[in-house]
Amino acid sequence: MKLRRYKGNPILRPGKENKWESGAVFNCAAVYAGGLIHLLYRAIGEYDTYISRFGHAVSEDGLNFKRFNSPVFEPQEDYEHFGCEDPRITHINDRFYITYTALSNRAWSGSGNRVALSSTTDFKTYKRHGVILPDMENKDAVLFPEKINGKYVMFHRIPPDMWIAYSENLKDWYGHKIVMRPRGNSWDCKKIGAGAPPIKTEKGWLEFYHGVDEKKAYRLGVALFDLNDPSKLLARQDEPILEPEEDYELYGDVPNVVFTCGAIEKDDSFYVYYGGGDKVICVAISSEVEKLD
Ligand code: BMA
Repeated sequence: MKLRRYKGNPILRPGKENKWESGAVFNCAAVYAGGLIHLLYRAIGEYDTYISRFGHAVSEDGLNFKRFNSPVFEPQEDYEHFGCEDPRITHINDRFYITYTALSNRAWSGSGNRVALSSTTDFKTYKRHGVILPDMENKDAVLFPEKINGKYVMFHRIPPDMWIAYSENLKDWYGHKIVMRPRGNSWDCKKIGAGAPPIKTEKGWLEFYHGVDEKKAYRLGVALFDLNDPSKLLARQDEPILEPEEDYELYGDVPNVVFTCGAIEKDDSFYVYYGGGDKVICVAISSEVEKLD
């Protein structure tokens, strides 16, 4: 699989008219529900604090998005004092669950990231469920969209590997186990992390993930996990599906970055939303679709 960039990229740039998103908008969650594609995106206003919050944007075609003037989710609790980052949305039983990276007071100490959970039904009001994983450095958590063998399932990332965990109530997680590791001498040799929440396909759970190399370049890859036992890796593509090539990926606030937190299935294609250079929001698509030209 190779992704093809939408020619209208970036689809969202920093919103100069709104201070809270005037610095950067990137790394967005995506969900397709009720005929609309919703993005929850990470937004930076002032660079002196570099605190992230989430904005909301909606679209009917997945390419042209309408955004709103106010952020919908901002740091409020101690555990997210320095920011709410990299949201991922999973739609379960009429509720949208959002896993995100909560940056505590220990931010930038090397162990300040925790995985937190919130949920919403309307993208306007949010319920906080708190920090949901053990008190150690962790991020890149994605919830599966359905229970498997009676349990909720999640991938998460204790550096440098991707892990799986199970839960009965979405709050207490157990059975932590490594499911995928970085590969030596490869574009994903340094660390890896889940990107979009897994998508169910006939062949298995499709996982779009990111990999980091020795030079800190971020690329996107794809892997397939067993439908009944998602701890079992079935296949992993050798080549990345997307790597920094365009100016908006090579140069940004952080150079050489494509980073996904969400993908949707539409018209027999996968639309993978990603941040370019930690600065703008883009989309790349899994198949040749003429109308995108
Ligand atoms: C990761 C995350 C992402 C970011 C990436 C590249 O560790 O913090 O939010 O896009 O680094 O800077």
